[in-house]
Amino acid sequence: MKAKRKNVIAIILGGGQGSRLYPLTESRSKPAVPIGGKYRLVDIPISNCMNSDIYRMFVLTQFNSASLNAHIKNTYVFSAFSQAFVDILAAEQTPDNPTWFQGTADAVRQCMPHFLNHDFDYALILSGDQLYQMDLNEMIEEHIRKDAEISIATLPVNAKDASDFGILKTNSDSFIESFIEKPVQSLLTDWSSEVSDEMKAEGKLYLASMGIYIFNKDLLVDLMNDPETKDFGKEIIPQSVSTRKVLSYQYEGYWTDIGNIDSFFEANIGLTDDVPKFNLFDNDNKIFTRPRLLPPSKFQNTLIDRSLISEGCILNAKEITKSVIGIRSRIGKDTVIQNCYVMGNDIYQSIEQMEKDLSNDKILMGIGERCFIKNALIDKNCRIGNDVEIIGGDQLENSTNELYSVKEGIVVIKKGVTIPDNYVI
Ligand code: ADQ
Ligand code: ADP
Repeated sequence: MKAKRKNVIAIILGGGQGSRLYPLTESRSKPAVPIGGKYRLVDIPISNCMNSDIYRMFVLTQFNSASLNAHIKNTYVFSAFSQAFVDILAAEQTPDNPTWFQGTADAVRQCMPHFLNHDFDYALILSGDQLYQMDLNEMIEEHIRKDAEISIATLPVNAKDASDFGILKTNSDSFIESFIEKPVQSLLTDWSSEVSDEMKAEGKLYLASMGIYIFNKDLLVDLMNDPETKDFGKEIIPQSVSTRKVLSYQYEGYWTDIGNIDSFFEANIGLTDDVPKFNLFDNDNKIFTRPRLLPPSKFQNTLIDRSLISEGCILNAKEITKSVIGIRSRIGKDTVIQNCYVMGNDIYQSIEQMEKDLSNDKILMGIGERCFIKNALIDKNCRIGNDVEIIGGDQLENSTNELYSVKEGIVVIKKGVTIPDNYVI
């Protein structure tokens, strides 16, 4: 085993108000949003750190939900003899209060006293809403080898995507000479870079910031002294490229932003691909999560095609195609599920509870019988009745009500709601 890296702390930006992931963030903070049937968003950056021998991590979040706390506390338990930890640092006030994090740099600034309680030479700043597997150690090695003051992980993107990112240009030694945050399309012509032939063939001519940064400690302390700078992408990085040695660490593997419902849904359904771009089946790069000791999943008369089925499910459905089924899911007979992410349940109902619910005409936890559900994301602990039809797609306009939201054609059933028998969306 490699020696543990002692001079780096990781700061995971757990999310602003999480409005782009609404309604999944209605009752939980963004890092706690369940992904891939059994994980939570925060497991991705934490696993990347642990697979890179970085074991001191802070998760910065706007509010501290019970589920985030429980998840971190029950999952990342390290030996009392190690220095490893995952600490959650939450903004302590409300959106109306000025101490609510005003941006990514402001979040880091407000938490600086906590970081300075620890010994470190480099701060690795990561986003909490990205799906990728990257050896962060290599990036740190490169940062040290090139004697950089700041390093930014970068990735070639095409013109269509370039406006969503910070775009940069480097000199021949990979140091960044100019940076523009989210340029409008008309400005792009001046911003193309020399990229590999493979990237060129895909039209990926623009070098984008992945929002993954390494800062030398003294510089970070210095930069954080200016309370006027609130954001890394909008202020700190563009201001630093002309005055500091800012290195571009180019990466060409799979990386995707999962900060909105559309991309979050795509990333989850993408896990069911023949060879998924994000590999959960990797001996060396494990994705860590809470070990729950659930029973194996049980099926009856179910045709399952291209799907991920998590532990502890009771599935009597007729068909499950291209879907991710989360822990403790229960799906009734003759139900068809296509292109869905069903997050599952926090608990099982006992036989007595089910009998009681049925005698009170209450719908049981899980998905009922003879339903047809397509292009939907079903949050945890929902009670979906019998003969329900939910068909997401372009025919639906963006909207939101008490039971569900529609975003870019994807129907998102809110956590814990009851959808009555025969309901049609
Ligand atoms: P964005 O992702 O648009 O661009 P931002 O919204 O600032 O930038 O989010 C960066 C990360 O910080 C996300 O994980 C987000 O959830 C989190 N975050 C945002 N506000 C926060 C707050 N107040 N407190 C805690 N966490 C917060 C950035 C860069 C671009 C780069 C893209 C790559 O600015 O230059 O191209 O990331 O995705
Ligand atoms: P999430 O953010 O995923 O919706 P929650 O905070 O609501 O998470 O719940 C996660 C934890 O709470 C789980 O550990 C689960 O066991 C527990 N939990 C949730 N609902 C119940 C319940 N009705 N009874 C017992 N435990 C529950």
